[in-house]
Amino acid sequence: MVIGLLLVSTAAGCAKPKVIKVASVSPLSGSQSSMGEAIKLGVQMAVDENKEKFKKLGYDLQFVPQDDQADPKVGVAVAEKLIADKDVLLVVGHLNSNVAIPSSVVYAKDNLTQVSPANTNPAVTDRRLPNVNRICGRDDFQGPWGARYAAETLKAKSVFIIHDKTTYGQGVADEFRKKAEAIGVKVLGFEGITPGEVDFSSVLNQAKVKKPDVIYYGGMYPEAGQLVKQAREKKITAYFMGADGLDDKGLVDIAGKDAVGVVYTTAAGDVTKSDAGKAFAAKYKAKFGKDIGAYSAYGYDSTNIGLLAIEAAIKANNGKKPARLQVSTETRKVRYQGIVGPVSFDDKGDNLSAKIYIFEIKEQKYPGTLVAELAGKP
Ligand code: ABU
Repeated sequence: MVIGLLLVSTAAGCAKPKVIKVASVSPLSGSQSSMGEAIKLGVQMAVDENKEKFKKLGYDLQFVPQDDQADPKVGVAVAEKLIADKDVLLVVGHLNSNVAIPSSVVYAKDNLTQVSPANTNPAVTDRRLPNVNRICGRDDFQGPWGARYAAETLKAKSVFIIHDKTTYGQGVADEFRKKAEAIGVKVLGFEGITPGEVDFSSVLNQAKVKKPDVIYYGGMYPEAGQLVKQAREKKITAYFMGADGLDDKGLVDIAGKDAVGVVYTTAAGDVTKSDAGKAFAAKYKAKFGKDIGAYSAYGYDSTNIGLLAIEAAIKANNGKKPARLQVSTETRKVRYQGIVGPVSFDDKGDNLSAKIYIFEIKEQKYPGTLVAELAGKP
């Protein structure tokens, strides 16, 4: 009898807590890993801060960071792995729209909630997948705001546009081009380069003969850093502009002094302007020994939003582990005051309060100086 009781109580005492996994998915290796790691660490911080709360609810909250290498094929393979693991109830990511879009189709097969901190291509949410949400702004806002800034503030009359032929890079460049043409800025070129290339002589020689007021680049910081450096080596004095793919310390690391003067639009604000953001940046530095990246707080807020949805679903289920569909339904209902500002989703999964910001790098350091904060349609 005593032995029987002991066996029962031992079994109860050892009952494993139910596991809930949160995945971050971003490039953790390769040339974009600086931006990708900043997202991962934001997610990690939010998971760590929520562990105790979930323990009280009877759950072991686990963080499972994933490396998509900024490669759509790798992203889809990671998505297949995550969807097969029923403990995964939240994906925060990806960084690259051309990785997020095919991966989100995999997550949609089982309504696995995806909250994107950084994907800006319109198609991420325009496909109206009920499991897909983003808290940052979109390229059909940042491209046109960039064109207006070029025309109205930089007084540009002409622009030469370069892009990296990706969904994001070409997409934002095209949004910039359309608005530029609409407001009377002459587009002197629209040329693609290949990510990973290091010699941009050919496209820059084309730009140089056209003498544009602005060179606009739609793409990511590794190529942008090389482009501006090589443009200055060729004595091209045009303003160098881009979008949020340039919003990383890697731009300054690569371009050095030639980063000075670069202007970029971004979907990520300078969170250190608020007390909450300052505290977040200090906590991050103390925990990871690094400064925050552009999308660190967006990773953190995306995770907190997903975890609020999971908590609401657990409570609605009387403590039982929720289905993925319940979590994605709850995610759309979340109203959240984050480090990045207020977040609530429209029926496509876009954040109703998302803004576009414009920065100029005024000295050789990252981030640049905030020169404009913009809401609504340009
Ligand atoms: N928005 C910057 C990251 C690039 C992308 O959306 O593909």
